[in-house]
Amino acid sequence: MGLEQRQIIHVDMDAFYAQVEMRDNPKLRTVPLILAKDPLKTGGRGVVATANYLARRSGVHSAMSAQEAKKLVPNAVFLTPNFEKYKQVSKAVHKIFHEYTDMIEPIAFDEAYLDVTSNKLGIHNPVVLAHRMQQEIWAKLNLTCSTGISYNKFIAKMASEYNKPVGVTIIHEAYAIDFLKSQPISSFRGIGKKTLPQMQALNILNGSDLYDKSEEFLLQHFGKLGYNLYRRVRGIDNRPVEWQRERKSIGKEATFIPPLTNNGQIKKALNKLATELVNVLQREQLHGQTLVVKIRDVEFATITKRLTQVDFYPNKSTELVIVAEKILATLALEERPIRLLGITMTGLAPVTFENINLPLFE
Ligand code: DCP
Ligand code: MG
Repeated sequence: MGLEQRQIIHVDMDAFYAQVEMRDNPKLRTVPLILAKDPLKTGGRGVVATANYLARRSGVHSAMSAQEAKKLVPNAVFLTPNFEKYKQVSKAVHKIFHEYTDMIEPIAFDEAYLDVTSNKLGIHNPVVLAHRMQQEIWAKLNLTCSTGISYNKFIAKMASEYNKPVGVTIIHEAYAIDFLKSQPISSFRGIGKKTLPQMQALNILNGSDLYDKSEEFLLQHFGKLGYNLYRRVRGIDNRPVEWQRERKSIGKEATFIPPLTNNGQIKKALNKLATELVNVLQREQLHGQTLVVKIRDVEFATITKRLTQVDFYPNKSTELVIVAEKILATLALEERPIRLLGITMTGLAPVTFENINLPLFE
């Protein structure tokens, strides 16, 4: 690295939704708390958004079915997430971030990258900065977070997870590769439910195993992900903190009179909406990581659901229709005719050379 080595802090709130609810209701602090609709009231549907540490100790985790969680912890308190509240908290946290730097890339409500290479306080030691930020968030909002500090985003993110809760972890460049090698493969961002078993089947259990694989091998087995991981495990990640990324979204919706009554009609409608959406995205030279589907039935029951992926969605209507159908399939819809359909792309970024999907692997 050159003289101007970047200093990036990744901030991640601890057990976010659960912590906010425990903050606001002391009774919840001493019980296992699960953020999900009570499976008794949904007939067993629903997934866990998060859980407090007490519930996690029994094996409860994000994305598991609420029913399964209830089996693990029968006496847990179930609470329906209050997104509006978390959004407000997120705003307050960001207000604090802005005292340090404006170079902030939000990843989710509770997670952001900050480029503090040159910051508003003129503090050169990023550990001092991160610690100060954590203390301020605690003092003003009564919430804890963990921070990871490094010269690139990938390692900063891994570092924030390394010592949770209330951790500050700095990984200097000289130790980066040792650190990466020592980490379990599941902690590499981009390796999820689908890829983890594939990695394990190839005996890649940690960073060290990953490091030992050739670029060709990783490309062959994992395509673009493999291409990236080959570099990440070598401490290479030049992606900038995209702080100027516009957070707006682009969406298309339509009302149907008479309402839609079968899958064929729905598919046709989605096709039209996706084509319109792609036209605008292409005109604006944008692509997005989150697709939102909105559906309203004749009783005016409205559901929106989003699906975020690590890579940008291709600006191709056929692809987006497949994703939209996938989202629809996960919704527990009443069997009523559909009055309105909408699809929206958010998490937008300009289409640039760096973030375009490599055509080689499509
Ligand atoms: N979330 C969700 N569904 C998931 C994962 C997360 O709804 N599958 C929500 C609930 C979390 C919040 O997003 O509180 C932040 O996600 P994190 O992965 O950062 O998890 P937590 O903040 O809850 O826990 P941790 O302390 O591990 O960061
Ligand atoms: Mg978190």
